[in-house]
Amino acid sequence: MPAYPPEPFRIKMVEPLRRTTRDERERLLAEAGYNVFRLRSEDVYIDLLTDSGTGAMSDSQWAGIMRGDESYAGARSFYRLEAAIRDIFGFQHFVPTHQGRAAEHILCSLLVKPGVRIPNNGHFDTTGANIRAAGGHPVDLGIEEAKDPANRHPFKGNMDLEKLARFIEETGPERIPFGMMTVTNNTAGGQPVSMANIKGAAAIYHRYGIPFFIDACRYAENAYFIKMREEGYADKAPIEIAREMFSLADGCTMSAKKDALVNIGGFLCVNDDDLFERIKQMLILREGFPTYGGLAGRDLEAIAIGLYEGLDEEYLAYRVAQTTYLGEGLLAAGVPIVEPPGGHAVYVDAGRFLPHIPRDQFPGQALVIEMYRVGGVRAVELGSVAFAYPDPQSGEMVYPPLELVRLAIPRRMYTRSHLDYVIETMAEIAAHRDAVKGVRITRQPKLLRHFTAEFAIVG
Ligand code: P71
Repeated sequence: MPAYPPEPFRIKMVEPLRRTTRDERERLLAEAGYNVFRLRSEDVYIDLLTDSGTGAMSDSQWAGIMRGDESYAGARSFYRLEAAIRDIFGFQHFVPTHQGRAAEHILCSLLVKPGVRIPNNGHFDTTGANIRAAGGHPVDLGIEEAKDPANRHPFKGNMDLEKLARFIEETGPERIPFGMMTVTNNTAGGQPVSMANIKGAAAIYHRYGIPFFIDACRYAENAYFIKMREEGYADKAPIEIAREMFSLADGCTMSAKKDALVNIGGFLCVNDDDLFERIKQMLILREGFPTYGGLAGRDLEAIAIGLYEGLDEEYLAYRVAQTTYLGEGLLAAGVPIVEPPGGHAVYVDAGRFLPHIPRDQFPGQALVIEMYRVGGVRAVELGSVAFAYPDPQSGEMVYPPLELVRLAIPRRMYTRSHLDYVIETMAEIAAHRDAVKGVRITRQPKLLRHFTAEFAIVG
């Protein structure tokens, strides 16, 4: 298995982990309606539910928390964040938001009208849901290679540019108020997008006069992949690559809970002056005054510092190597994954791992349950529970390309021995995988059902 560089930090504060017994976990699962979102975190041993807001902040960030300026208007911390965002992202305007989906909500509530369509290489579920909630239709136009889990395409998160051009021709640009690109492409397996592809998408959008927004959550990991894999970028620093990426777009939505290394926060950037005025009005209505946008001053301070730490090359090398280690370790243990391993997470191909479970019995959810039952490890289903939906016209279920389970690695939190434990847990499941049972849904809400749905074991 590949090793990875020692953590480029040492540990100054610790948080104890509690181990539970298998009997306890069996009871806790039943009480949670077999939905691991409903477990208490203290009952989870290794928590790979998400890399969002779960990472460890640095001593500099904690010092920044103490320096936070909590003034309602014009806080020093706002201007510090503004300087960082201008330096890295380069857009004309920005507003803080409490997290990424708030930025999406503001953008969608202003630009999405009933019947419009929003293309993306891969919408994340919150983005898709915000578009639908405003009456629009999210459309994913990722490359075909992404549908083959064994294909080691270096930029498997790319947009299919031919499909994009055809889509715009067929839909008509007047029905596309903006277009998107998500870096890295979380839905396709945390896979990166190449600079050439971002350039190509930007050129197509702009040819038709369509504003281009980047979903920037994991832009630093994407920049590092560009450095490692794309010709002409080996000698560039991640921050330079990031600047180039954003210079191609008209704005971005950002969940700072990922590559800005904070526990809460986000922002929305735009170049357009008029749109910015409308964003500010909506922000005041929904989030807060434009110099804090629903966050505390200390949060703005921590984001400003975290943005730079997240671009540090040694950190990124360790970060990506950690994911690679987990991914290759799972493969070696006989667990099929989306190859190559992504930036923030490893995606297990549950459909292939548990082929005896049909899609309408949710193999991904079955595996998530088994991981908790066997090892107290919490992961998230990103298959049909999260993404299948009834076609608005025919009412028939539209299934996502793959039944995936994501093991997301929180930033700067777990060590190699934690990852080894996860690999051992998965190897144990591999040894009895034929006995893992499917599930059915017993309760579900209309939107984003994976957060709160309840399940029962089938058979
Ligand atoms: C992730 C999350 C957070 C999450 C979402 C659903 C289930 C579990 C955890 C959030 C994203 C994202 C992308 C590409 C926008 C958001 C929303 N991801 N775009 O992956 O990945 O950001 O959570 O700050 O509102 O676990 P937000």
